[in-house]
Amino acid sequence: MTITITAFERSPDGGKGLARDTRVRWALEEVGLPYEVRLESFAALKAEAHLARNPFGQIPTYEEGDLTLFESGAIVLRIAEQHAGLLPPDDRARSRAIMWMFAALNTVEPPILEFSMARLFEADTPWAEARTPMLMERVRGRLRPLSERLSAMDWLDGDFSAGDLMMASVLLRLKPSGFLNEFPVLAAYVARAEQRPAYQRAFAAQLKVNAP
Ligand code: GTB
Repeated sequence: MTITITAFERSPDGGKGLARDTRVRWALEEVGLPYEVRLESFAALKAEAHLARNPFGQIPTYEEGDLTLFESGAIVLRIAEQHAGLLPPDDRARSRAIMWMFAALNTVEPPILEFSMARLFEADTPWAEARTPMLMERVRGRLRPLSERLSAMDWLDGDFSAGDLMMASVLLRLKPSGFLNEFPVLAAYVARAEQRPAYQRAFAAQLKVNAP
């Protein structure tokens, strides 16, 4: 069955792979599934056809036959549950991998998002100087325990899983700021993830669109 995802016609990051279609492409590559991409302009995201796929008018979306999904977490989980390679066979280990996906999206991504949004859109505001240290400390509050967890292992819980895919995707957002270098264990974790052939294929595919 053909799988179609949506991505930006032109990502604002110019091909750094930070838009959330990259994590979906990565999951598809990890399990070896071919996919097609429907490229959307910002205007098209708010038009009826796309709103039928995602009422919030965002990418990525995922279509597989008559199933349409939005939310990168739900999409990666669908791919991981339907195909071998991203979730361990053991029932408890599987639940832990899913727990790490949620931790990435609900606990680690929000302060990172707030920090990167402030960096992008608030740098010239009168409050930027006062607010930035607080935002950085909130990010550190998540990175410290994560770094401790990963200090003695390559991946979060045994073999690479959808939990690592999501956590590394979230941490990658910090790369342009250099923030990750404060945490060498996490910088090494992200580098390990980036070296995976599936990530490299996903990254190259989005780059081809955004920096042809
Ligand atoms: N919770 C949703 C998910 O996980 O799928 C969030 C989806 C989302 O934020 N989509 C963004 C979008 O469609 C693109 S990824 N935005 C358009 C809109 O809302 O109108 C966020 C993103 C965009 C650009 C960069 N960048 O250039 O660095 C990084 C991340």
